[in-house]
Amino acid sequence: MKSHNVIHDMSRIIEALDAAGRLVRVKSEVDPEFDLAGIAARYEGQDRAVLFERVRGSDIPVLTGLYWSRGLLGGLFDMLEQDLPSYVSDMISGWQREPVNPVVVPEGPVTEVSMTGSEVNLHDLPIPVHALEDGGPYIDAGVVISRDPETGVRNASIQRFMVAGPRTLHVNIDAGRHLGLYLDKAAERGESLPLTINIGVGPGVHFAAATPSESAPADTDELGIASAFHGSALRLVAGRNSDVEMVAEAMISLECEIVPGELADEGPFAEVTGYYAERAPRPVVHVKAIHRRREAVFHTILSGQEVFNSVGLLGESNVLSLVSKQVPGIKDVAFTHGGCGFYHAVLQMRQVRKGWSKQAIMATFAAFPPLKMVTVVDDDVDIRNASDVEWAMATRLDPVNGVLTIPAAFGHGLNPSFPNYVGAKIGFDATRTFPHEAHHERAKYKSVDLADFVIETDSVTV
Ligand SMILES: Cc1cc2nc3c(=O)[nH]c(=O)nc-3n(C[C@H](O)[C@H](O)[C@H](O)COP(=O)(O)O)c2cc1C
Ligand SMILES: [Mn+2]
Repeated sequence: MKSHNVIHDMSRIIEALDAAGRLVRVKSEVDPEFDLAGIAARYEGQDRAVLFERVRGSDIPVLTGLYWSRGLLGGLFDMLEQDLPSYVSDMISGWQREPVNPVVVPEGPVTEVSMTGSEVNLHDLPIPVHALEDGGPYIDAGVVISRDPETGVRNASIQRFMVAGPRTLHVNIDAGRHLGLYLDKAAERGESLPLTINIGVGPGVHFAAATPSESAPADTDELGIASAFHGSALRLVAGRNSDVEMVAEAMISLECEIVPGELADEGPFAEVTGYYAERAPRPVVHVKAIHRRREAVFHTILSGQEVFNSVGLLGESNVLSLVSKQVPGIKDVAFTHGGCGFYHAVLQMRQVRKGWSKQAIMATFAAFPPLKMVTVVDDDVDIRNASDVEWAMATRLDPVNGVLTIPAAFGHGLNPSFPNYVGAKIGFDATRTFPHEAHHERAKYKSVDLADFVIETDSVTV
């Protein structure tokens, strides 16, 4: 798929997927409550996304699955899936060195149709109810743009929003998020906080929003990361209700406002952890306007493997670039699927000095706070193969000296082993002793080219 030039526009992404045979089209009318996610779940992890062409109660189709396979995502960027973390990391460092800030334009595809005031009705959008116990329909793939009430610096993030009425959403803002910081600042100033929710954006904007704060601190305009992926300045449309812009090429954009202190129950929601996030009082969001393309497509994410490749991929890229600066010999990193995509990092290194595998564990925890487990292996281990990693643990880990436990550390609130964001973390040093000893040398066979031999398999001569 040659698609570098399509990633800024979801309608072109859909065309490219279709042309490459990577799009499943659901033609029957589908109920957005449960059925849509139920069908999507059957395709989860495959190299194909799913387009629901007819969704009950709305004229807008729904796309899901854009992030649930590295193969699919790699294809979209025209590269091998194992090259994605270093590619993403290069894009982010490029932005850090030489940011290309977004440009603001008066109109864009997203402002083709606008509804304001009492015309605003979230029920006109095909917002799905995903899992059986979810508290309502959820917008879970919208990119939030907001501005620091003091400095005016823009922030991009992704938050889940539960539909609570035709013009009302309830939002989940995790501890430490810049949106929460801005909300606190707005509260101190006695102001409300304007924001836009941009739905149906490409991976450039999505990755910019998912870039962790360790790489994109609060005083930087992280939307510039999207410009790096696009190879040109991201286009934003000036806000109609506030000074917060919308993504010009988004499918749908909601102009909203949060009044500090106004809370209402949000949840439960089936999360990437495989557990439901609990219902609790969280900020209320008032929707002031809905803008959309005439031919819009709603984008949703199925909690699960889709998050591995957004939060997870961005976490991997972040760890790779930060830890490489501090620890010599870092080769690669993979966040495992069993670790929900962002709780367990497997690090591959070529040891150059004794003791640095332990430094690598500490640096990795510091680079990405949601991690609960870090495993370090040598560069003769395939970090994307769980059996190979287990082999290193079974044969090289010293359980007395090679296990590092850190009690009562800050972690991820959605992880049930981190109640109130606090829990224990563990690092496994599964590298060989250094300097290396002969009995740790991996046995190898000669590397041969099968084409040099006449070989018969199942009576077929190759
Ligand atoms: C699909 C998806 C859903 C997410 N949902 C939430 C959420 O509900 N609440 C939240 O605080 N973070 C959520 N995140 C994580 C943040 O968007 C992410 O950590 C981001 O980098 C935060 O931006 P910030 O550093 O500017 O605060 C989600 C990420 C993805 C990719
Ligand atoms: Mn930020």
